[in-house]
Amino acid sequence: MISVSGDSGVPQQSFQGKIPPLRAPVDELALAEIKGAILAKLRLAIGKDAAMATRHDWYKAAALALRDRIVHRWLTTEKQSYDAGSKRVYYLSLEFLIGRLFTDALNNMGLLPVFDAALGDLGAGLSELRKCEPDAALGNGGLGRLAACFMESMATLAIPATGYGIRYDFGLFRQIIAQGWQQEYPDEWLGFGNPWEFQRPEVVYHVHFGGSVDTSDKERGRATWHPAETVEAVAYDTPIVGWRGQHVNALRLWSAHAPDPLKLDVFNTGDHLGATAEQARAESICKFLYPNDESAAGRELRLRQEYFFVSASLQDLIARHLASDGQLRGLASKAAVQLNDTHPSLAVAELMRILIDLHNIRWDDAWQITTAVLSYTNHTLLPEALETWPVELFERVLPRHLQIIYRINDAHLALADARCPGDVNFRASVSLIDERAGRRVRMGQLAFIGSHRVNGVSAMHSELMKETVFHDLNYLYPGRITNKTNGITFRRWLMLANPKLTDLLREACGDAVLDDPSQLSLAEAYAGDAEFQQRFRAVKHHNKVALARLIGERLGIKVDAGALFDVQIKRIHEYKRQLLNLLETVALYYAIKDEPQREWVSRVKIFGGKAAASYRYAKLIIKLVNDVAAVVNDDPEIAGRLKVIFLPDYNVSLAEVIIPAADLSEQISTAGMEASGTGNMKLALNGALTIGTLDGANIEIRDQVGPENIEIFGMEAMDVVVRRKQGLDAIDVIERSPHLSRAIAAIESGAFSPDDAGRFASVGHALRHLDHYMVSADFDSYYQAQRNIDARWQVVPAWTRASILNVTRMPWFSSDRTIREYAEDIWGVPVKSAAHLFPARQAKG
Ligand code: 26Q
Repeated sequence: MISVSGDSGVPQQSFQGKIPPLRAPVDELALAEIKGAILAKLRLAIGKDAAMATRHDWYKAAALALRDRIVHRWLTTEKQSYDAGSKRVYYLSLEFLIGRLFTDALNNMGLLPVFDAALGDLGAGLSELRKCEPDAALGNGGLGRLAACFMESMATLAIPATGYGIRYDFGLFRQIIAQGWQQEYPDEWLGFGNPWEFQRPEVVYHVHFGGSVDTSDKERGRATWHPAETVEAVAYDTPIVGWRGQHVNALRLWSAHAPDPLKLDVFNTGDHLGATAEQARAESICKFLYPNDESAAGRELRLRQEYFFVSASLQDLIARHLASDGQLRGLASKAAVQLNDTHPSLAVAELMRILIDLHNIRWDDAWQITTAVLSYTNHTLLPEALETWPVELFERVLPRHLQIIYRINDAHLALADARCPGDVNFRASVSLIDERAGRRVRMGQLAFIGSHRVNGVSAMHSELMKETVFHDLNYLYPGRITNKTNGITFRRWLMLANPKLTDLLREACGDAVLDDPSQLSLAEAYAGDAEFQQRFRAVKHHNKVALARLIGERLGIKVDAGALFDVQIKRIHEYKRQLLNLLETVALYYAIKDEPQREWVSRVKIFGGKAAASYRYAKLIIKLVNDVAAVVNDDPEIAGRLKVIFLPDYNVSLAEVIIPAADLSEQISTAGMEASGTGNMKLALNGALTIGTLDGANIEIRDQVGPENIEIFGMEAMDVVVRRKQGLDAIDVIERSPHLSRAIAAIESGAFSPDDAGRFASVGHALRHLDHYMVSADFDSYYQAQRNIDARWQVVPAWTRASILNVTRMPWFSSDRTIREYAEDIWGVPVKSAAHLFPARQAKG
């Protein structure tokens, strides 16, 4: 056994003899009250008695009983911030990837033990009930999940905030794997109702489309818009509880309806379909979440979705402001609006329109207010993902907004000309209109110009923004770009997902760790302690057994919980390089077959993720994973030492099972392409070592955990730029790499697709000749890094120590830290110190 003495400067202590943290016993009175409340809901809100109730009825009754308790806090918080005239944050996002709310809300309210006991007594176990709740999957991936973590952290930090989005009838599609191929099915998340939301039929706004514009007041820039179509936006509110239940904010989602849902005169002529046609057209706006296929397809319905939710949200926040303040000039002192990517960037033009056309404010004043209120977060530099709209489409749907954008552009280009006189390239690059291939409105530029702050989501990403996409705008508006590295909420991703690890950490760090993640560092003292290590491994093993059981149930594949669980869970995309992982898997497979007698480290390769329905290559990669799995998993020569698992329908709830069980976290994007990543943080927080490139937040993870506790490989962002300039052919690197040559040859020969030998020909071709994502170029470095991982895994105390240090060095990645930075540097809203989380202690002084 090698020495594992501390190198962190933290004195190593023995963990033995620690007393487990005290859990308050469940109070009998409270227990009786909760049981009564659940039974009352079952009878009065569901209309059943205990004998008739299904599991789902019990879940709903419990959720409603909990909701009552949240609502009391909600109304109190609302009144407090209203009375105080506090500045409010409005988080505009087309995506909120929430997952389940039941145990999250219970935990934050401090009611988990009492509900657990109450439901147990009533014969309806909480752990089974919670599975009745469908995931709210109103998001594609990272961006949507970030919005959900931010909502929880804003409530935790007692920041008055409202999240605005769309109440999609169908969230992200359900993924089914049939013969190895992805199929998409509708996500009917509202099928059994939604106990968390409050419909607000009285909160309705009119949102207009199309028509013509009358520009009578040229001097003031005012105009009258005569729209051709009107849609109603109806509010639905979901309460979001912060940790310790002290503060509750609302997530307000809009649903679309026709003002005149049934045209009776048309109906009476016998045209029954025509009578509801308008309603169908209006409702299509909130019918489904657009999948992220990273290509701004220029779909009219998407533009209508964006404008619909932006307009309703701005009307709502202005109505709220006017109700308390009476005039709009001070809006920026009472409201901060954060744009989650360019999807809500029509807010720039819409806020200008409302101020100028509806409230008679002068152009210059309106512009000052708009830029002071808005700020914009960028989440991608991929050129194909930057949103633009054809001018012709834009003008047809939003004629008044196009005029406003033209006028914004006039002033902006005048500034550009003054700064770089005669430089036509500069002018063209910063313009709001892209004139290169048909005229298009650039939403990134619009959001940038209309905001006082523009941020990236990791240190590297924010720097690259300045060097690439926003280089010229950064020159024109220096100091506007800032960094806000992403974070995750530890309540969901540690406390709820991994209760056993949480208990161990409470034992090591004290209960204060629940309120203040920086306390995690106290556990560093035990990182080398044999007793603590043993306990830590037991927790991981427990979580791995749970995941192994799930894999057995869902796929009928047996995996050994003693093997190294190697996890890559994220959207399927070429830049995320699931193919690189798979090529290494294939190479390893042949290496084992070549030397079956060697002592190989047993590995379970776990993949999860969805491909956009239209992304054919990504779907082919899923098929390849499944084809490789079918061969590898049944090969007697391998004898179970390598398993390949593709877990279908990856979502938040599945992540909550996989992440606590992971040993190795695959964060292997082509350097320069992953803006941040947040799964990387969740996995490290749960003790997985990262194998990754120097990309996105991986760099900051390395800085926090120390280079010896992470496995970095591959080209850096600059190397990628240089190599791409030299060409995308990879024949040479493949020839020099026996492992890669063999893997590609096998895939191309049909070794994994005997039914269709040519199935993966395009994969082989891309690897040889179109290596844009540097899969071939990075292969050897990655293969070696994986062998380093094998070697580390075999030295159990050293592995465990590195794993523990990954947990204890994660505090900085709490979304509470991220939100605090937004509040201080961008929103200008005060944040209470963590002390508000300890009301009892505060009272004692
Ligand atoms: C755009 C136009 C039309 C239809 C869909 C879209 C669309 C939708 C979603 C484009 C992009 C997205 C989502 C992007 C996303 O999730 N980006 C991720 O954001 C995370 C949070 O900041 C980062 O951690 C990830 O690195 C980044 O990829």
